[in-house]
Order: sequence, then structure tokens, then C-alpha cells
Amino acid sequence: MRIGVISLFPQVVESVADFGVVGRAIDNRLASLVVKDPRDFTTDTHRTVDDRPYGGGPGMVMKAEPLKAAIDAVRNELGEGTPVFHLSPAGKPFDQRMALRLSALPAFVLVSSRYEGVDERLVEDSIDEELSIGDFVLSGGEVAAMAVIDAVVRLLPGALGDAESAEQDSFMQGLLDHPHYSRPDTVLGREVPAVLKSGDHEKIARWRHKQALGRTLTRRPDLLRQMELSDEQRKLLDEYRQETGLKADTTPGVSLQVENDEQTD
Ligand code: 4F9
Repeated sequence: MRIGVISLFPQVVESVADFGVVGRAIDNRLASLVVKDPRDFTTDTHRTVDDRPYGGGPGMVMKAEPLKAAIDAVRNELGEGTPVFHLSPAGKPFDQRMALRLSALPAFVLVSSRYEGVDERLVEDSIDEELSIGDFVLSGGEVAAMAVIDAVVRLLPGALGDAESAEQDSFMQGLLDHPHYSRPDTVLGREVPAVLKSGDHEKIARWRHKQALGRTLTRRPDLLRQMELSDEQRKLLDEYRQETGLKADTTPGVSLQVENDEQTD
């Protein structure tokens, strides 16, 4: 997989290749990274990449032309039809499903912008899709681009060791992860849940599944609502509610006991 990135801070983006799963994948040639700086594609003596917004207001807007030239240059290396994504808080939410979609591509380009945004005509001309990694504003798109690269590259076959395998990741099942425990038995005055020491693998799997469902119910009811729950999963959730004293009908926006119940936020 070839990944292109457009950024005014190429060293920041290139640092994803220095460590961890992404670094190893790049070392092993499962993925490669090409980073271009729009400032290198300016034609004026001051190498201007931004300008004041038409209509007034605070902040600066990234100029279309240096971005366009940088995108064209990276597309020239990665293939003319390579899709281009712009990281923006106004984008479509980037999630595990989107990560899976991108992991199947031979190449893609991520555009990181700084300042208040980019000239909309560049978006219309050269951006296939805008992606948001969450409902917050960053100082620039670099950290968001690095998050996307990490989420996608770890899905490439061979990127993770056996112990890390991606299919086990909670989001692959649409649920939050269950809690994890390691030695010793008692730490910070708290004991490990007894079931995890029982040696009964079926019971442990059931307990973990229940915790994953329960945590998703309390923390991300929106995720549960998108799921088709099995009878067993409903039973596990009922047990979780009983064990934790959670009342189904007081959970905001969720009533999972009734099938085909109309859901409201
Ligand atoms: C991009 C925030 C993607 C969230 C880009 C400032 C951004 C962002 N997701 N914030 N520039």
C-alpha cells in the first residue's frame, strides 16, 4: 500500500514511520509513505501558502494552488486515479468500517490542512472525500492523518503479530473492548475478577462478551443501536444490568428489551 500525505509539517507526518506497528509495516515494505510540502510548490519569493479569507473574519485560509500542485505531484507518483481525502472536522466520521475500506486500496492520499481551512475550490477540484476523526478541532490535520494511517496500516495482512491479531479487536465486532487484567491477583487493593482465573475458557469468553456489551450500552448506546443483537446478547445485557443495577429504561436513548422499538436520541 502506498500512502501519500500533503502537509506543511512533513517531519511530523514522517515520524509515524519511526515507531510501533506502522514503523514495522513500513520497514517490512507492507506500506510506504510519500509526504509532500505544499510550500515546495509555491511560485512566489515568500513561498506563501495562506491568505486572508474573502468576507473577512479571523484566521487564514490555505491557498488552492500550492495544495493542488502538491496533490498532483503525489498522485503522479502513486497513480493518477488515487483517491484523495482531506482531514477536516466537517468531514464524514472516520471509523473502523472506513479503515477497513481504505485498507483494501492500493494507494490513497491524505491532505492535512492548517489555519482555518482550505479554499473550498480546492476541495471541489481535488478532494474525493472529507474525513473527521472526531468532534473536536485540532491545530492541524497532521495528527488526524497519522491516526488514519495507524488505523489502516495495522489492518494490512502481516502488519500485526499473531498475539495482536486485528479480528480480536473489539470494534471489529462493533462493540467496545472488555476490560483487561494482568498479574498480580491483587493490585491497588483490588482483586482480579475470579472468573478470569477459573480456567473455564467458555465462561471467560461469555464474561468478556457481557462486559463488552455492558460497557457499550453505558458508554456508547449509539453503537449498540446500530447492531442486530442475538438472543444470547440480549440475555447477557440483561445479566449485566442486573449485576450492575442498571435499569434499561433509564439509559438515555436506549430501550433494547423491545424488538423493533423506535429509537430516539
Ligand atoms: C481533522 C479534526 C479531522 C478532526 C483538522 C483541525 C480535524 C482537524 N478530524 N482539526 N484541522
